[in-house]
Formats: sequence, C-alpha cells, structure tokens
Amino acid sequence: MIKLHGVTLSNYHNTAKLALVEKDIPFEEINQMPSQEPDVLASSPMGKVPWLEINGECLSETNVIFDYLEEIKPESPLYPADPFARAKVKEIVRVVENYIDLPARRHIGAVYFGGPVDDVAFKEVRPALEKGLSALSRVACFAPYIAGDAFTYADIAAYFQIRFANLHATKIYNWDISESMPGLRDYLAMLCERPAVAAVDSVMQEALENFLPK
Ligand SMILES: N[C@@H](CCC(=O)N[C@@H](CS)C(=O)NCC(=O)O)C(=O)O
Repeated sequence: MIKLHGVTLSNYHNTAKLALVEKDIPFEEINQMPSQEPDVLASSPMGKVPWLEINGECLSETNVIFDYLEEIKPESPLYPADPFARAKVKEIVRVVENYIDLPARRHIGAVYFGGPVDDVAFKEVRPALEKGLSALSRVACFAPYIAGDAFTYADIAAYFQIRFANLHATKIYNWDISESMPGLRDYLAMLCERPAVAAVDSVMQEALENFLPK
C-alpha cells in the first residue's frame, strides 16, 4: 500500500492526501515533520513534506504526485482528457503554488511558530500576494470549479494553498484574501462542502488549532 509521509499541519501534505482520497486510492499516513536529517533527505530531496513511499521508493513534489496518481488510476480522472484543458489545470496549480503559497510562506515563522514578523517580508509579501491573486483572477473560472465544470487537481491545490496564504494574510495584515476577487469566497465555501474536502480539512484544522500560537 502507498505510504503518505507528512504532517497534517501542512497544506501540501493535505493536498496530496486529498488527491489520494478523491481518487479512492488506499494509503497509510505516516507522521513526519519536514527535516534536514539524512534519512529524510534520502526520501525527499529538499527535506520537505509530503512524499509518497511506493514499494520502498520515494516520490516528492505534490504536482508530480498528482501526475503519478493519474497514471496509476486513470479512471475517476482529476485532469481533463483534452491536452490543452489539462495544461490549463496545471497552469492554475503552478500559479497557486508559486505566486500565492510561496510569498505567504515568508511569514511562517511568525504565524506558525510565534516568531517576530520580519520587516522586509512585511513590506514585500502583501504586494507579492496581490500580484499572485491578480494572476489567479486571470486564469480562474469558478464555473463552478476553478478550471471549469469539473473538479480537478487545480481545485485541490487552490483550496489548500489559498487557505494557507489566507491564514498568513489574516494574521499579519488583518487582510482576508478570499474577498480579493469576485467568486473566491463562495468557491472556497463550496469546496468545503464536498465530503472528501471536509474530511481532510477538518483533521488539518484540528491540528492547526492545537499547534498555532494563541
Ligand atoms: N513544492 C513542494 C512544497 C512542499 C512544502 O513546502 N512543504 C512544506 C510543509 S507545508 C515543508 O516541508 N517545509 C519545510 C521546508 O521548506 O524546509 C510540494 O509541492 O510538495
């Protein structure tokens, strides 16, 4: 059986987990924090979570994990069959990872670990997020899903990466980014009503509740 290594606090761990759940692929969850220890680096080259362990071999990077899951279980697809539509789903995944999750991540020390807010990050992150959200608004359809009429990997990535960024934006800037484009707030609420999303997200929310500084 596939093993999913990571921690329920992690937006990317929950991204891979929801993909497994939505595809109805059995897996075992192994609790693992990110680490630079040699045994972790041997499994995940940057020491990040999550990674999959498949027959003793390891695979990291959630967007690569999406592609692998689609190859091993093409029935119940989470990519469109049409090559261009499939590439557009991947474009949205890249936008939410590179231009929404990554800038927000610069505040992780303050938000997750109660450290001081970095002055340079404070000035730079909000405009970077505004740019990323503006980019997202140019590729997102909300019709009703982010890439069109079907639920895809883009919805999985968008849900967890936007909510991760919003946790940071809310805590650091008192700024609710779900209000930053028409349709985004309702879209996130709609996804949260999907049973698999609700199940995975509720475990994450409980972990965050216990972990985040009050
Ligand atoms: N590009 C990676 C990002 C994964 C990632 O950033 N994971 C975080 C946890 S949410 C992590 O392991 N951070 C520790 C680190 O950056 O060293 C993916 O798609 O899996």
